[in-house]
Amino acid sequence: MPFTIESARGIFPGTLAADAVPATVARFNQLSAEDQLALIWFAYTEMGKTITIAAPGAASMVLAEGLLNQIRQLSALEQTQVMCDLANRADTPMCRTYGTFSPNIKLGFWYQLGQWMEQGIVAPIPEGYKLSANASAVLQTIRELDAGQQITVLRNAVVDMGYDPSKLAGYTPVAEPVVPPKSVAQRTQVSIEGVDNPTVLGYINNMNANDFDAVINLFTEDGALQPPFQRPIVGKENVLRYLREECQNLKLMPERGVAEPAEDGFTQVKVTGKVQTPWFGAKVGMNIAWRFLLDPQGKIFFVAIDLLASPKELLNLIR
Ligand code: 45D
Repeated sequence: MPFTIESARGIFPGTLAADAVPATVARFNQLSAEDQLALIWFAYTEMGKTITIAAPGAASMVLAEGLLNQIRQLSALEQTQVMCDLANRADTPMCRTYGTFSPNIKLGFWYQLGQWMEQGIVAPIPEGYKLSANASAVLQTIRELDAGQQITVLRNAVVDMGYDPSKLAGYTPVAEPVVPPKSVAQRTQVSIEGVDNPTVLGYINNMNANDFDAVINLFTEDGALQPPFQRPIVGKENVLRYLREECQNLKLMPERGVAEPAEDGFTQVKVTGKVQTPWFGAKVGMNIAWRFLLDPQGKIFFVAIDLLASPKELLNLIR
């Protein structure tokens, strides 16, 4: 039977993803808005003692500026209300605006609010705020995750906030400008122990160069990319939009892998290694697996990116 996207998702079934991440986010989403905001504040300040976030680039902050300045001008009580509305995904004009932001713009928005909360420009979490028992338990779970999983929980919590834009009739997504790809002289070439497949190497090297046009050329017309804990994004056009909006300036550092023939002349390749996000740079290395399914022409029919359950999984290359 020929591969479908659905069956491709099942290659290398022994791969152990960090299921604690979606489980924790689901528990987080059950909490009251006040608890959510206080919990993130505590998690963020605790993490901030060991790993600091890089300030977002000016070009992306400009896009959140309108909403930020509106909030800055409100009374403390109104500011708290806006933040609760965001956590509640309420249908308000501000929550609609936030909903149109790409994940990086949402993160930059909260980064700025966090700074303003510290400086007393925006209403802080009330001093002595006591988390509910459930919220304390979620915070404790977050403390016990590894750093890569912690930042993924934070990111997903932020991305889920605001009004769900899929409920809007139509809207213009607000995303960072696309940076030009790195010049040939600045490019790096990875090597992967056990894998010399040119498509896989080309994928990694072009991602690291922000050369998304070259990356997308490696895909089949109906090819798909499945980000961690998400449904596959299907079709070249959709994948390219995703790459431009969410994948700039990542650092992919594959270490080892395995390639083997699959049915119908396809090839399956699993690679493990580390990925850094520009938000944390070398301070957080996420443990990642790429599971590629290449068609007989060597094009990417499917690739899944998994956040791994533990560093031990970096060595798990069995089928
Ligand atoms: O509510 O090959 C306050 C793909 C309190 C592409 C706050 C990939 C109140 C293909 C503190 C103010 C992308 C899939 C909030 C590879 C409050 C591919 C603020 C993988 C919210 C490899 C909180 C890429 C703040 C990966 C400011 C895995 C929180 C990328 C900030 C992963 C949190 C990137 C930040 C991750 C989190 C980035 C900045 C997980 C960033 C996380």
